[in-house]
Amino acid sequence: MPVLETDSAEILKLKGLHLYHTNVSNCSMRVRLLLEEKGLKWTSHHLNLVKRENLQEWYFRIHPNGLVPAMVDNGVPITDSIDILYYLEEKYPTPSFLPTNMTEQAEVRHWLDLAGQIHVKGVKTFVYGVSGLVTKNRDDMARYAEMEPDKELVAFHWRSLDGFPQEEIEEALTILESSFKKLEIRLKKHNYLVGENYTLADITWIVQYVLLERKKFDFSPFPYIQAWAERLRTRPSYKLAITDWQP
Ligand SMILES: N[C@@H](CCC(=O)N[C@@H](CS)C(=O)NCC(=O)O)C(=O)O
Repeated sequence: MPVLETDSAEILKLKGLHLYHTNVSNCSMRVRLLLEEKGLKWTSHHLNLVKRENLQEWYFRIHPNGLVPAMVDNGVPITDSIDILYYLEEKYPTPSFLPTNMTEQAEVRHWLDLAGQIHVKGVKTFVYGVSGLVTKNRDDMARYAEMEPDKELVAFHWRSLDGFPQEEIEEALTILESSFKKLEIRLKKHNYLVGENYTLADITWIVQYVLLERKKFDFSPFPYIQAWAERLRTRPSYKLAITDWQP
């Protein structure tokens, strides 16, 4: 779990839960959803990715890759949305969004792992490649390449400026369609992704739906996913974590 040691006095002095996030980022939305579901108090630090507010030296001391979200809990930075969900679940277990049954816990892990696996090649490539999102500019690329230790991420952002090859966009579509087929099969017979309750699995996947629907991914072949999304929209946390943050 990426819980980082830090010697930065500014980070160490932060009290309580601080979330560094972006309004429309799916990874940020899932952490906001869990914070609201648990009724935790948190301090917001909003970063506008298009204005490249994440590419500041101070932020790389909190998230070594300059990505959102990152959380600081009483001076301890935690990165990666999925790891933050598990961290919050462990540290603040009531109310819990993990089943008590081991088999169902493994199912939750499966859905969370799948979301992590498809993030760059599926979701991110679709969002940048098909909808033409750009969060870097050419003049900044040299500075960004120096700051960013993940060279695949640097190469990804070069492709977002130069245009993604067609094969990569098609691969993204295939990855997304095959993942959503798995959700559709499950949701045909159940109201939630695991067991009969709302869990971290629903929290993790609803935000993929929210982002991709906005970016015009075609969900018409997935009526059960659409019905599930409609149900989840009625939860108070959805308004607080998603609707209220929309631009
Ligand atoms: N695996 C990471 C992925 C984080 C990520 O890619 N965040 C995006 C927003 S959803 C971001 O910060 N993009 C800016 C960039 O790539 O520079 C997580 O789940 O937190």
